[in-house]
Amino acid sequence: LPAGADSYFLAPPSASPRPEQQELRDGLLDNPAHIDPKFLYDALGSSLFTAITQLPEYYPTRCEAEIFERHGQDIARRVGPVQAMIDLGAGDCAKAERLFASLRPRHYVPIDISADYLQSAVRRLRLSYPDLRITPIGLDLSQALALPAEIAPEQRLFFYPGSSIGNLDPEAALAMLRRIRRQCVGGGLLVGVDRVKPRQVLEPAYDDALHLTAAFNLNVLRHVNRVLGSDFDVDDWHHVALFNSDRSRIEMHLQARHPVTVTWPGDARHFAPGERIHTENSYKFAPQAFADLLGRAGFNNIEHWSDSRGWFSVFSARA
Ligand code: AVI
Repeated sequence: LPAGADSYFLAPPSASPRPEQQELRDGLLDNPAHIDPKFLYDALGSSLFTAITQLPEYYPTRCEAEIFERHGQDIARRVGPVQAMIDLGAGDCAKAERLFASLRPRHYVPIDISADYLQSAVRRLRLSYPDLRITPIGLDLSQALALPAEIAPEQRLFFYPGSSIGNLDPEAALAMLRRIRRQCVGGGLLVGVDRVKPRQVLEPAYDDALHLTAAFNLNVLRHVNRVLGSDFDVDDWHHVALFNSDRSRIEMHLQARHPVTVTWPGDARHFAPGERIHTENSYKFAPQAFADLLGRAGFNNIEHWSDSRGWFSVFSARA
């Protein structure tokens, strides 16, 4: 027994599953099976995603950086003085950092599901920006956003870059934008959005020659094994990425190479050869369609900037 403790509690073996175990179990038993894309981002998944952003095939990060570089001053004029920049899905914080010089926020609030990864990014930022107040929050963005109360809604600029909004289905994207707006009435939003373009450009961005995206996708199975106690073997699965033009989205799947049975405490699922687990959607927008979505969420004063090829757009809007 630890010193000072008078009893020692162990969870009984039949303890009911934690919510994320229940969510994974329900998704794996569904037809077709699916895993929420948030499970892509354990520590290794976050590092793999950062590596993906450096691939020649993965254009979104570079296009967005080009927009911030070419239009940073114009964006800053449009957005106005920024007290607090709230970065949704901050990752390595590199995208926000590109805007610090033009937006000059006083307070930076990076939010990411991968709390350990965020902490190391914040340690680095604190050295480079000693005068910037930084309040990191480790949070799954599908949960309620509890922001520091001292930042009034009108002082908040929500920053949602990288087309992460595209990883939500249309209803969830609208609900997310509405939630953001409620939190920043009188303030604003800066959001990056990937645009519809030919399949020949889209598909290699999600199925690259070095197979980093395949590793990123397959790694979700190891994360699921840790959370659920399942016995997925990465070698049984094959990465698939395709553009579904009817739904204007890239889909990522994991496809069984042969018959596979996966077990976890209390359950099992059999997969036939070729059967898939859907792991991610990445929606691509026409600019007008995204402006309409912002309007439906209650935003106004909508403006957007694009890269030189018109592959990606950054929107600003007032809440
Ligand atoms: C984070 N998100 C915007 C990326 C995307 O492009 O949808 C995630 C990703 N999936 C595969 N490659 C990158």
